[in-house]
Amino acid sequence: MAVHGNTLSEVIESDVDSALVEEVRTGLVKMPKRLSSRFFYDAEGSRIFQEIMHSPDYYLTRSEYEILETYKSELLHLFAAEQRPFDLVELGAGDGLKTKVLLGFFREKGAEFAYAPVDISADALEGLVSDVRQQWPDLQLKPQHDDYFNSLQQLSAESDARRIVLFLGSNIGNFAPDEAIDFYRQLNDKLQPGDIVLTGFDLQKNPALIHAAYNDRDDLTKAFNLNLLRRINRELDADFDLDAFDHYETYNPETGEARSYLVSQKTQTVRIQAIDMTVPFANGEIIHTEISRKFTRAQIEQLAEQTGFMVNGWFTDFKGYFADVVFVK
Ligand code: AVJ
Repeated sequence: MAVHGNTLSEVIESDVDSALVEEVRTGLVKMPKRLSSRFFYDAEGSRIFQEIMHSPDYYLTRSEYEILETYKSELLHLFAAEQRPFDLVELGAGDGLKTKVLLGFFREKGAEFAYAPVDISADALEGLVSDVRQQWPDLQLKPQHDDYFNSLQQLSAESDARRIVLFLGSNIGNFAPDEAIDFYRQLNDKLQPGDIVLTGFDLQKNPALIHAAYNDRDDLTKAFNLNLLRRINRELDADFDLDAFDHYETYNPETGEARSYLVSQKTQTVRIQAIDMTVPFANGEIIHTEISRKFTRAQIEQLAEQTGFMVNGWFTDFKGYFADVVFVK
């Protein structure tokens, strides 16, 4: 459990290896083969994702940064409306680049709040925590190294401060539609009336722009995707030949889903020593690794309605690419 005052090493203990084993065991015998994007974020993967966020093709981060910068004052007004301290719980905080805009502004305005970043990447969380400690030494910090679902347990456990849950960056896009509904229902369950969820949704737009964001000019997305195989090589003593796999990404404007694949460039057999597994690949066979879903306004409103929330704020960038949406329980 992540309690204020714990050292970071106490907070970050690793149980993800067994999850990776399970994923590889079950995912690579499926048809088609599958590995979840939640395993992208080892130290190297988190570093590559930071580069992606600075890519001229990956518009999402810039759009959301603009939204938070433009509407930070409106957001504080909404969060602090009940005149009581709040817990800012951030799911999938990553390097917190965008959130720091809010933290800085909220501090400046003397708001009373604690910051509870949650991330699946120990390395990203460690970087974020030491950054925030340095910038705002007396900000109360409750970091948690965990996945989204496990971190929900924590929500009902602690203080009676108002909860503001941040789920930024289009992280929600990684959920399949039914998983998203399930997740927001579970979230609703843990919250009190008046608590808030602020979600960053990437909106449906010209498919060419979305396609370009996941097929960037510097092949960062390719490196990000392939890094999953590098991780399996290292952690599970496997022999994936990274040059024998390619990155392929589709965007289907009918479903709003961008999908990432790794493609075997030849007939080959991969050995995963640590779990005594041998995996055959046909030439052209794929491993499906990620869904990045894009939303319409109607879908977002429906999600709120189906999961017990009211839409209480809708903020977009000036191009209308991205929306940060306030749900209130
Ligand atoms: C961090 C999940 C929001 O889906 O856009 C970036 C990850 N994948 N490029 C996304 C990602 C490929 C990103 N999220």
